Amino acid sequence: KRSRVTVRAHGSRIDRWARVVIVEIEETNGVAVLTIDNPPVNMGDTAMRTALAEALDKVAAQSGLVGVVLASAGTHFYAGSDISEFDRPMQAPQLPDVIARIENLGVPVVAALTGLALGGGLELALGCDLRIGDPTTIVGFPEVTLGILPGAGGTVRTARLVGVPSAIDLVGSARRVKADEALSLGLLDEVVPADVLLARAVERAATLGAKNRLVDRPAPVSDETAVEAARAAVSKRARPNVLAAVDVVCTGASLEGREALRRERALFDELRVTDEAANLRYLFFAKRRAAKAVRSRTPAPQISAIGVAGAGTMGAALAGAFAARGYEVIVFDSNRAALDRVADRSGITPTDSIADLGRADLIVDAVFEDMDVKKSLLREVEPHLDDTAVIVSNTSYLDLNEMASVLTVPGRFAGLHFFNPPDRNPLVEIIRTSTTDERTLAVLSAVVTRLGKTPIPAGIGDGFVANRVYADYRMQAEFLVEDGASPAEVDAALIELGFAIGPFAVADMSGLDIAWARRKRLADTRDPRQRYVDIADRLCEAGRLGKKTGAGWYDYPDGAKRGVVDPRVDAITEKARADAGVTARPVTGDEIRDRVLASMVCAAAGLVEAGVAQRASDIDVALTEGFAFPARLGGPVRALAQRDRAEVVSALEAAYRSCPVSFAIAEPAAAGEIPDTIEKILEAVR
Ligand code: 3H9
Repeated sequence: KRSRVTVRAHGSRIDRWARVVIVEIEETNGVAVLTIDNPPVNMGDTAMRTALAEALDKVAAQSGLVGVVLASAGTHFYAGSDISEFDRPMQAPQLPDVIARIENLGVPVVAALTGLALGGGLELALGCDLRIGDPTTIVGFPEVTLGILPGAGGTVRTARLVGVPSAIDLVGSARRVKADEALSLGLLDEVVPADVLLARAVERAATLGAKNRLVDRPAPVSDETAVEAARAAVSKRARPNVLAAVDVVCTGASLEGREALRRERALFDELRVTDEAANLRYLFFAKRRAAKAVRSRTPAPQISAIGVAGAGTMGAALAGAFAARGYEVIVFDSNRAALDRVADRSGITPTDSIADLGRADLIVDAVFEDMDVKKSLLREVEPHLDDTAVIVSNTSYLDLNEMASVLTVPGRFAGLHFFNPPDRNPLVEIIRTSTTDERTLAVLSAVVTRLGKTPIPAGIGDGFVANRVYADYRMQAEFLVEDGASPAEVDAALIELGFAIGPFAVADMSGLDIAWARRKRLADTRDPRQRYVDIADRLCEAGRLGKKTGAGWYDYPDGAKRGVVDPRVDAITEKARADAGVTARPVTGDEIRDRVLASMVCAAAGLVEAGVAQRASDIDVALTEGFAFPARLGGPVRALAQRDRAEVVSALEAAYRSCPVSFAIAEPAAAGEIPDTIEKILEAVR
């Protein structure tokens, strides 16, 4: 017997896409199979919950059933609740009500899990009486990364099924667990080949006989040391919602099941409406919008071999990142000694013959950051390449249009800008030149997806998007020091904003010499009206090049990990202020945060205005992913957009006054107005 429940909910994402959610019910030999079909990822929105609840009600009214199977059409069982619904009051039926229907059915329910069962998807499965997966099954609770915690019994049922220590780890770490591990933990009861998953689930549903409600079980007694170890492992530098989630796991385990569910839900409802959770949801969708913007309609050709030109620190790290994702990597450098960096790595072939790059489908230029060096590489490599090969440059600042001009086929060329360290930093800018063709973009988007990176589209402009905004952040930090703040005060104020480390400690870690060399190179072209703080130059001249020389903005006595304040830096700073005619004044933490934030937003507005950035939310993605701007604030633009009008005006005015030439875009703030270009981007991210 077959029937189906079809639901179309007004105002939902589904409705916007003119799609319906279907739960197909097929009954064979007393087992009803409910198949959820809500493409693309079987997301749990109101329409899906309604369809599922109706299907369960239908099944409950049916006589002669011995069991039920909950299965899914498509790749994933259920990728979690629709995050966009969390911004509004939650609509009935809510997930706990659907799960209660499963638990209250008179017959056992078996979950047949394929692909992802995340968040609410795993909670739904835990409401069933048995869980069978296939080798593609992946389970996990991503909720804490969204500023919330599982809200449909995830903490309660997991602790009862696998014990408190494992539940703390799963809920607190948000890690995704593959089928094998899920089986050994006990989250899955069986893992079977995908082609027999449904048949096996039906067989078990037909013979199970009894219900196995996790919520009614006591949690297994756990070893206190293991609980404390699990707690310590996820609590380090954890956000308050993670700590709260861990507490809920622990207390819920000793409460009566229904009471534990009530407590969990109450906290979920509280966390869901916090600014932090809203900002993390904003970033979730911002990342997907950015990824969509770089996706090409042209199908991506297969890329198997990647050639990296240049075996410097960046080239070697990039080669490692490509090899780790299964690409065959050829690294070219004319300097044989440099090739030693990659010599022993598996999947990487070093060569000092440029002709060997001819085997690659994609060439990544990571040679020295100099226009002539890059142009000669492009000229030399192109004749060796197949017509279909794509070339990208990882330049941070150079003009990609000028580079493209030396190629015979400029359409095959674009910018692909990685951030340090490229094996761990998720951000990548995909930069289109005036000649880049669609096929090239399709290749880049596919490669970036395979690398698991977060792409943003960028246009050509000095420093593209992320470095450009970061440069103004850094510049403002130095203005603040010249005005009277100490580097330690600036770092502390920004740590209070949510950065893990302040800009001066970061500068010491990366070394002050590269930026110094760049400043010297650009000295002749600098706008003389531009405020120029020369404290960093003075530090470099004194041999203080950062941590590697034992001293920079801070001192690092005897190889100390963290810098200590050094009176010699105060003396250098005071001399620099005197020479610049600046009288030091006290600067508050609020002023530091306001000016830094407003400077970044001024840069962002300029980039959107110039078309170098496509949208303000891309800049928030860039800064949170690439430069560890606190994600809980949603990014610099979103953070300022959430302040009230008077605060925005005063922050912009302070940035403007710090250097009218650099922040001219904010000039209207001096007369109490928010400039239109800035108002536009603030509005776009609210
Ligand atoms: C939860 O479950 C809380 C419970 O405890 C609550 C109980 C009460 N919501 O990423 P993609 C959209 S919290 C809304 O491009 P992929 C996505 O925006 C949730 N939309 O594909 C995109 O739409 P569009 C726990 C979602 O293959 C389309 O689907 N779950 C959601 O690269 C395709 O997505 C999670 O945190 C969602 N949950 O990656 C999982 N998921 O085409 C979040 C997807 O209009 N999701 N969309 O741009 C993911 O991690 C990835 O989307 C996934 C697929 C890995 C599933």
